[in-house]
Amino acid sequence: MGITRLEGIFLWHLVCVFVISANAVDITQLNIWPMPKSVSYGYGNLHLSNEFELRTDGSKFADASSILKDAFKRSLDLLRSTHELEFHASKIDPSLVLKGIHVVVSSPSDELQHGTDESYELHVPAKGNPLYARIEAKTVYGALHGLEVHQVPWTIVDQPRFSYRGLLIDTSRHYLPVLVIKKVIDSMAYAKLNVLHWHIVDTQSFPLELPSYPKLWDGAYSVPERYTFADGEEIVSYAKRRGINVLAEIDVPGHAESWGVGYPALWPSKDCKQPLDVSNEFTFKLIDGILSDFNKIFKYKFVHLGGDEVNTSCWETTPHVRKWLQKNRMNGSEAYEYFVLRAQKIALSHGYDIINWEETFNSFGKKLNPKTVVHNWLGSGVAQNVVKAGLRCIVSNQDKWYLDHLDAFWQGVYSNEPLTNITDPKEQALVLGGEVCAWAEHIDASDIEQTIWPRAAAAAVLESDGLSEGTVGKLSTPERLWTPYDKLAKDPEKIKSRLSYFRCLLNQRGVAAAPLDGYGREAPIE
Ligand code: CP6
Repeated sequence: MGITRLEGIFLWHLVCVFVISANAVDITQLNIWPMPKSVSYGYGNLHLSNEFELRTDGSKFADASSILKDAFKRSLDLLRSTHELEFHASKIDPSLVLKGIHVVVSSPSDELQHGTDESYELHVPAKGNPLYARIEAKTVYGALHGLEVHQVPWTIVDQPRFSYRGLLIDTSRHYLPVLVIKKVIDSMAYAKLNVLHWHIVDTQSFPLELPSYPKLWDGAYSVPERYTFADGEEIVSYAKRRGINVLAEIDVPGHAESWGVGYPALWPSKDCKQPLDVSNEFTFKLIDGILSDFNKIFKYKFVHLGGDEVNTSCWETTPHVRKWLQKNRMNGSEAYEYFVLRAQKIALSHGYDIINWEETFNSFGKKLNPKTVVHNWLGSGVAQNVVKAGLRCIVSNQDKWYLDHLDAFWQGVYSNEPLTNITDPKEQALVLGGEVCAWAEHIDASDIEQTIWPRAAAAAVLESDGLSEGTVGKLSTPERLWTPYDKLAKDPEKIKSRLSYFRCLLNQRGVAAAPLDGYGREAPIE
């Protein structure tokens, strides 16, 4: 059942701080999504002052403080646009009127990187006139998460379960306008996702301008369907100001045909346009140039080098490549390994850590650079083998977390557990997190939002709170409500009601999130 859209909006209008009796504690009525690691609340109902304000004393921290001030403006605009501030407090006990939130950030740095502290605490004092809540965070990015909390209980102590909480978008199969990408970034921040995996180029098109090789974007679908170098910088900066890193991908050598539109020498032959020509030094020179340009745009410490779905048969049937293979005593799969490892070395020389799709691990895992993060996508649960081998991994199970599969039900998204069969804490620590994927062969700007939402949120919750058995029991914060968490994880109706609520919130904020029984529905429409 869940709540309907109208009910959801109604709740949001009327109840900022919820009423739950302390002796009938039911955390499942708390509509915060994702559920914080620890939350405490009691009997009472707070109202928002019509002079509600967000304050910081961070003026000494120039950049971090400007990020915070922008975030204040966004939060207040959202509160205003949802009429949250139409309360008139005259008849209400002023000690129950929340005058604002005071945000305190302890680090002056606005550096955003993998592993940046994202923790925050939110406290509402028992009394105060005027009454101010307080958000405390080590970094401005933790404070941003605090500002996303859409109901205000007494105390939240929160930090993500995983440091990598990703969403893949694919701008090669269908171009996405910059404004649409920005909207996706806005919506990611609502669900506390923190990595935009930008699958920029593939077989079909090469939409990004790269100054070192100015003909690469000749492989775009059309002139307007391109991103300038400045667009790239703008997207990275827009994401950063919302606490989101951008992971850029070039998928070599197997998903790269469009590179050869501008530079046909990259194609082994007219009948063999990918994998890229392994026998040609120019191929690697060009990868070096791309990564040197990437360095100027993409500041995240990882770059994604792809490496999936490589079929080397046309290398072996192209005369000059076959000659090269024979000279170097390689067969096709050895040449694939040579290509991937050489691309890895180039990325390392530019200071990047590497992410590769799991086929690279499955084919020659022992030879991968130890800094490699293996990106799982085949359904076989390779993560447990990756961490046993001492490498890090990211999980994107194609059966559960592929959003363009309309039969990927939200229940399945929700139940995909990144630590399946990984019990050793040292191995668990090698799982950086997970990523939902919106591959774009069959979607574009017209339906990307409803394809992503609300199912991505079903992954976001699992990735950022401690719902899985095993982690729950190890946390020992006194406020922590163990049993209800357990119930929460096991009662689909209650999860559904909370997810419906979050989906309503997305709709209110202008995100076209689908109904829970829409995309990824339980049963096909007859
Ligand atoms: N494109 C690229 C894709 C896919 C992959 N890589 C893909 C393959 C199978 C499914 C979904 C997506 N479209 N470059 C695999 C990582 Cl089911």
